This record gives sequence, structure tokens and C-alpha cells, in this order.
Amino acid sequence: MADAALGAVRRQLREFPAAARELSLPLAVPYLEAPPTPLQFYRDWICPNRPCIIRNALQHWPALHKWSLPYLRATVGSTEVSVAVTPDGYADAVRGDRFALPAECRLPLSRVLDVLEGRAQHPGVLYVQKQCSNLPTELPQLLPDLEPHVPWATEALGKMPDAVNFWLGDAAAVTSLHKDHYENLYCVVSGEKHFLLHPPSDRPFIPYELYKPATYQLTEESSFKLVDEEAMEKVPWIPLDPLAPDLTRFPSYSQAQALRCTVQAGELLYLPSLWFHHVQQSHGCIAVNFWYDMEYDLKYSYFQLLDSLTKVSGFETEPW
Ligand SMILES: O=C(O)CCC(=O)C(=O)O
Repeated sequence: MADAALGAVRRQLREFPAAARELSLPLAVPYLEAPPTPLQFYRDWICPNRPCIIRNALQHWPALHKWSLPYLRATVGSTEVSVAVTPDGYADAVRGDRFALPAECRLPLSRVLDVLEGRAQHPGVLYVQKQCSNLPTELPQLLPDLEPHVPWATEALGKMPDAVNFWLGDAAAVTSLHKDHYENLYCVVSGEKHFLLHPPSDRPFIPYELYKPATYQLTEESSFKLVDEEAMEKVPWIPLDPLAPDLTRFPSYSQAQALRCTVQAGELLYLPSLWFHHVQQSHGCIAVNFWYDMEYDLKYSYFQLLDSLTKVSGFETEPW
């Protein structure tokens, strides 16, 4: 009887993602040609937890016309920033049996630009990606070039962003599949970003495992070693690479359907809270994003329930 009940729960979990997709999810990320009003944004995108790409929302930012690698060199080249350095471009990702955190270096931005422009060498892959409002804290000189928030989103959400992040990266820098509890307004200023997305309802098909955290350290011979973070708890993370999924190990991922989109310079992606995302970029891409804390409402609680059922039913290891 217990086995029959467990089987029924697993069957429901297997069928749920397709049912959710058919009910409310688009086959591709839709485009808006102009920013929505706060009411439209709330009603059509935040409430249904649906992504969209918005054009002509950043045209008034001087950054859009000014920011380039030479401009950054001229204005903030001497400013020291935190840079994530990894041997393979993957920061915060599963590597072997560890959750690998990047080496964090403090470098003048001009040094990062030298490496990105091929004028100098540095071991590994560099990514300016510190996600704790690094734009106002590390590069405040750039603030006059953009708005401090996205006014129609701020009004719709009834709050200011928790963080405003600056991203500058190598084409080899990849952000592994994960989700956040933020409403994310992701603005590409120069270059392009490639997003692979899964709705929260795909959770049963997206495996998590617990990993011991370890941080990359650069050795004197310019190689990398992973050093365990003994004081840190194990981290639940997604071991699957959606670009080359190991379907023998994670067969149920074959049932998931990713949405892919490219966000061009001048476009803004609304990436709703709890959506899984994997991110790549063109070389030297410059972006800014605004993280607004999500509402911990019934939608959040339903997601927690889906997450718990996926875990306790053993669906991740035995989906069939
Ligand atoms: O741009 C990236 O590489 C990652 C962005 C991201 O993961 C986020 O904004 O939550």
C-alpha cells in the first residue's frame, strides 16, 4: 500500500511539469517593444511568473551609448574590483564531488580589461560578477550612467531592489544552472547574454545533490587547487549541465523542456523568481541586473511543497 502511494506521488510529479507548461507557459520567451506600465507588469508578468524580454526600456541610460571596454578603462580602469577566477569558467558549480567556489582576487579593472582584450595574461578565466550590489559599492563612478532602479518594476513590486550587480565577463565564463528568490531585471548594456531557462514547475526533472564546498586557490605555479571549506555546511546544488546532460544518470531531465533566449545590448530580460537559469555570454559582455526580493506568498509555498515532494519521494533518483 505504501509502495502504491509512493508510486502515485511519483506519477503525479512526472506529469505535473507538462500540465503546468500547457496551462501557462510560452514556447519561447516573448518580446515587448516598450516597457509595460507598473500595472501591466504586475498583472501580465509578475503574477503569472512569466519571463519576457523588454526592448526600448534602457534607451535613456547614458550607459547604453557610452559603455564599452575602452570607456570602462578610461573612467574606472584604476578602480580595484573583486574578480571571480576559475580554471574553467565555472564559478559556483559542481566539480567532481565538490561545490566549487571561485578564487576571489582584487584587481584593478584595467588589468581585467587587459586580459579580456588579449593584452595580458592571467591564469584561469576572469569574471567580474560579485553579486552583492558590486555596482554601487565597487564602481560608484558609473552610477550617473544609469538609473538606480527600474521605476515601473519598483512601483509594481512595491519595493526597491535589494542589489544592483555589475557583470563583465569572458566568453568562457559560465553561470551554472540554479534559481534565486529574486525577481530579476537583467539589463544587457554591451554584447549579448544567452539564457537557458526552466520554469519552477520543472523542479521534479532537475536533480539536486549535497556537496562539500571548496574554494579554488591559485598556486605559485599558476595552477588551481580546490581547498575544502571545513567550516561550511554542505551545499545543495544541481549536478547537471543542461548543455550536455548526463541522461544515464539523470534520465528524467529528458522530459524537461528548456526555453532558450539571447538578450541583446539594450534589452532587458525579466527573469521571474524561482526560474532555473544557466547563463553564457559574448566575450567582454557588460550587464547590470536588479534583484528585487520575491514575495514569500502562496506561490513560494507551493514551490516549497513541490521541492519537498520531489526530495522525499525519491523521485530524483528513481523517477520511473
Ligand atoms: O549573468 C550571469 O552570468 C548570471 C546571472 C544570474 O545568475 C543572475 O542574475 O541570477
